[in-house]
Amino acid sequence: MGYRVAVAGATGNVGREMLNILAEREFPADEIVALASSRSTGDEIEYGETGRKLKVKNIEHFDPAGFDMALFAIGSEATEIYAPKFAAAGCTVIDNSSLYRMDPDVPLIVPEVNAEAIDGYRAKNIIANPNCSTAQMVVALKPLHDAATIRRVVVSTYQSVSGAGKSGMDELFEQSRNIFVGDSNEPVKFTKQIAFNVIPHIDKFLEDGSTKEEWKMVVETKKIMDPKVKVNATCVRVPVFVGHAESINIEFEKELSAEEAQNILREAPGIMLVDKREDGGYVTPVECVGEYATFISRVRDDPTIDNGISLWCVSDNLRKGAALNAVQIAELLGRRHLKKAD
Ligand code: 11C
Repeated sequence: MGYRVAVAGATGNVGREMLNILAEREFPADEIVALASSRSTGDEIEYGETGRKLKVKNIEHFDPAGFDMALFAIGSEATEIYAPKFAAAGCTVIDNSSLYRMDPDVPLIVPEVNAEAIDGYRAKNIIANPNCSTAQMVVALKPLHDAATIRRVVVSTYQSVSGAGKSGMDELFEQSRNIFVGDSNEPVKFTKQIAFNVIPHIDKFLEDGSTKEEWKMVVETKKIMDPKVKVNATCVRVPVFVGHAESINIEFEKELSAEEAQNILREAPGIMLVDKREDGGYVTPVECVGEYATFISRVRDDPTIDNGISLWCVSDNLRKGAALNAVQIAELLGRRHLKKAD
């Protein structure tokens, strides 16, 4: 016997990937329901490559009673309305928005890093999925932290426009086209031209001059991995459609060479080490699209500090950064708590 599963926000970038990944991984579901706002009600969407089509239902009128879990990709405002309703009906919410991530009664889970923390989900019947740039970073950091205890991380991100949703992807496409045909460009979704440019600004500005995206990387890393780890982040939007990249500099308490780090990362869960130290011997965002792994390249000693290394980290932000991690949480929830599919 399998689970009854709802995917809310099923027509968006992340919702579609949730359906693709549930299908790809043959998630043990007896029933899958695709939910969205009234705008998409009645549309048909694919359940991955299974050939099955799902008719989109209006989340407003959906009764979650009897459903085991719901994967939410509907943004914080709608989540605030629907997550408590689903959770109260006994349907565990796995939420991709930032709304509950820092709630002490809601576990924030990356299964390769803190699977055991999921046991706290019963307080609110909600589990939070981290921000995409945090998820791939903690997958890379955790095995190194276990080996040599990370003291400080300095990270600069190169984040693709799909992190800003379909409208972000459309803006990059339109602006690139306009430049080629000589038309003018007015930024709408982003604050400056994104085509052939980079923008050091993601999410809103905070009082200290950092942005909320940067703040998320700091506080989410602490909650998922270790509150003692210090993180300094600079988050940058780049003209790439899918795939976030990160340049990460790490300072450890104990000695750890680049070679030792490579050996650890080669064996670590969720990681693919591609680090040939030659032309093309590293992974770039276009190569990680559609993949599950977090790719690590360019691991090298940092000669400017004691016990420091630098590395390059790339992952599909719609997959490990969102939909894949949510499905992994659903699998973990099933294995540890629901037991139904055994
Ligand atoms: C971006 N990381 O690339 C953001 C998207 O808190 O879940 C995800 C925002 C979030 O724009």
